[in-house]
Amino acid sequence: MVDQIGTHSSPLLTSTATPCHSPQVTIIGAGKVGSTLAQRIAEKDLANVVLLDVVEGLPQGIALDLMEARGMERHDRFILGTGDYGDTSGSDIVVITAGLARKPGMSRDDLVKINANIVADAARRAIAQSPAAFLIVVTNPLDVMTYVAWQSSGLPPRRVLGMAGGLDAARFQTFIAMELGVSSLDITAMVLGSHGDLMVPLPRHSTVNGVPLTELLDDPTIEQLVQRTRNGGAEIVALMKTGSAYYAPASATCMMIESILHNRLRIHTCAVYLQGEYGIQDLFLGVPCSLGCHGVHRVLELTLTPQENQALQTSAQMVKLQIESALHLINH
Ligand code: TXD
Repeated sequence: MVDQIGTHSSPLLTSTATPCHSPQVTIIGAGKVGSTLAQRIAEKDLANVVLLDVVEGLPQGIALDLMEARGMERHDRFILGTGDYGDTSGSDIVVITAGLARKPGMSRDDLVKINANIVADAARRAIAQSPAAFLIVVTNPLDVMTYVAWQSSGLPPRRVLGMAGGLDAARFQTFIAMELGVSSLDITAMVLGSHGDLMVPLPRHSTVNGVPLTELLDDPTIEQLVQRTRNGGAEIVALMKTGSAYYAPASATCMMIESILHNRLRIHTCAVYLQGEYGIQDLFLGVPCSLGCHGVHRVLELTLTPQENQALQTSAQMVKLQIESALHLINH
């Protein structure tokens, strides 16, 4: 027993000692976001990581590379690369980044169908190994894939989250900081709604050291920053040409993981299952919520102007249509 450890009569560790539990995060998809997230988690000393991919050798190679950096990065977290779901068992958190990028000739519906099947399969198989885990979905289209993963996992809704709002808010935060010439650390930015063109940045609820943005910048300038935020993912794709963003997406996912593992109850905008909040039912959509050891502890309901509320409802209606279409595509 653990309480016997250190007594004179018992060995230091006995066969009956309670096994030590180190937090473990499984990441499905060892691509750009998955591998960067693995690095962030290990180097922040948050958890051991299991990295899984269908490409043989890819997760194993990345894991070995990250293991070889441990001594220099001063941590002793384990990173395991695998193609076998059996290796993921007992995880505290499962993150799904697996998916395909759109290829020439592939319609948006084709992509949704392929990714929905990948995400549904990953959620089912990972949660079968780790039934007590939290599930964080990253794969696009985010709000739809989170719904699909939730349905397929069978988990209670407060254990399932989509990562997007934190990233969108971080982009808005960056553009505000660049415009004002101040530190990003002093800026709290708020972006609700779906991850995409219909996201709802909220300048009135975004502050610079507590001062609402609307008191510091004029409307046309704010509108430019809002548009750049909406276009944030596409701006990076246009620059990189061969891929999409992954450093900031990995950071935003890592913040959610840290809040859950350390029970921080920090407020993050995540895609969470709404059951009447903001007048929205039965879909995952980006709203601010506190995250802790039980997953979603509380959804914050902000007071919105009629215009802000209309934008959020439009965003919700679009996600609802996309979910219906994705479920139809999966089943046919
Ligand atoms: O804000 C957000 N939510 C996003 C979402 C921000 C950035 C990226 N966003 C989306 O995340 C992006 O549109 C993709 O749908 C995912 C992952 O992006 P990433 O840039 O990491 O894509 P990669 O590099 O193509 O990696 C995908 C990996 C790749 O290694 C595949 O081999 C693997 O997924 N893959 C699988 N792994 C396991 N199981 C299956 N079935 C599988 N299929 C593909």
